[in-house]
Amino acid sequence: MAWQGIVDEYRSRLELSPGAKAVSLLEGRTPLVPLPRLARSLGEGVELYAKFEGLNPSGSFKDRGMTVAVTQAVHDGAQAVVCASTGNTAASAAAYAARAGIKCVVVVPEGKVALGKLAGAIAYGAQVVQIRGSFDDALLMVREASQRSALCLVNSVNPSRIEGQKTAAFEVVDDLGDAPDFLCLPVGNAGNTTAYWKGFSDELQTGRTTKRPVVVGVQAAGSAPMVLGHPVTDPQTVATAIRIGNPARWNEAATAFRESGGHVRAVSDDAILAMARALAQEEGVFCEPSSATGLAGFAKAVAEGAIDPRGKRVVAVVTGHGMKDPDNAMAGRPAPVTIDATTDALLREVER
Ligand code: AN7
Repeated sequence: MAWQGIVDEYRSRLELSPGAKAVSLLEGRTPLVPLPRLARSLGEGVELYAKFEGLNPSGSFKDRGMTVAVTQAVHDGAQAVVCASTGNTAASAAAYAARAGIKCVVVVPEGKVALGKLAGAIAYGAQVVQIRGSFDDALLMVREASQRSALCLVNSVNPSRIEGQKTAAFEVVDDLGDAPDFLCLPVGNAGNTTAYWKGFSDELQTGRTTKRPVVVGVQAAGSAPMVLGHPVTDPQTVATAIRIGNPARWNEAATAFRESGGHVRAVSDDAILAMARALAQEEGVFCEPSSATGLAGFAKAVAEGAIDPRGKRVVAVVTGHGMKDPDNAMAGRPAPVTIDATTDALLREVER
């Protein structure tokens, strides 16, 4: 049977009101792409995979959670949803609200959202509100707004988001036949870490796996509250998706790192950009900077001797597509040349 999307494929394993009619764009079932070249650079016998979540309908993993959140919201009678966002949540909420035929309001930090995400939110018809402030300010605003109005909050503080996002762990287990030894992923608001841990914990409980992975969470050095152990009031990083100073799911993610025997670490913007480039140029996987952060941090941990991945299976969650952030993809790269429209000119250029 054709793929039904997250809600109908996994309904029996999700907390969702019985009978809620799925609002879906047939998200999920993303590929677990082997990364053989990068695996070799990590050590002998490493099996490395990217869970390429950029291939979801709006271009990020947020769609897994949003299909469940909007399905539940519509079932509960909501006529409008609201979220704060660094960009991907906004685009995803806008897409699913459009699908449901309800209103969507997104609140974003002015000037700090990648072009393709803003374009998505606008294209899907959301009301886009920019603030003179950070994501963390926006989240406080929409939490309060949802209490003072009929707007339904669809940030990952909404439990339906975690339910949907945990299904990525189910798919990893489907593909590998067990949980991997290591999972590395970027950490912003820490919802996705919470969701993967829930998913792998569910799998262990149902007996589909023999273990849970060691979870390595990675933040950008200029935006690393969980590494520092306190909120950051003015987070800064090229990885704008994870430019978050006070993660809403801090405690749950901290539990995941602790219980799994993993940890949370920081990595520089330069290392993030270098890994994004390596993924694109050595493996053909084009992701936004935030999405390369998990693997960048994991590689750093290996280089420092903090992790020995030899002979192990490693899954890196690649959270969003590179086409969302064309400015960062092209920054610091030579501009394409322009030549006369002749074959001679072309061959001269190729040999240059
Ligand atoms: C590509 O869109 O928070 O730790 O408002 O877009 O679950 O927050 C995005 C987060 C990683 C971090 N990678 O995930 C938003 C937002 C990408 C992201 C994260 C985000 P969480």
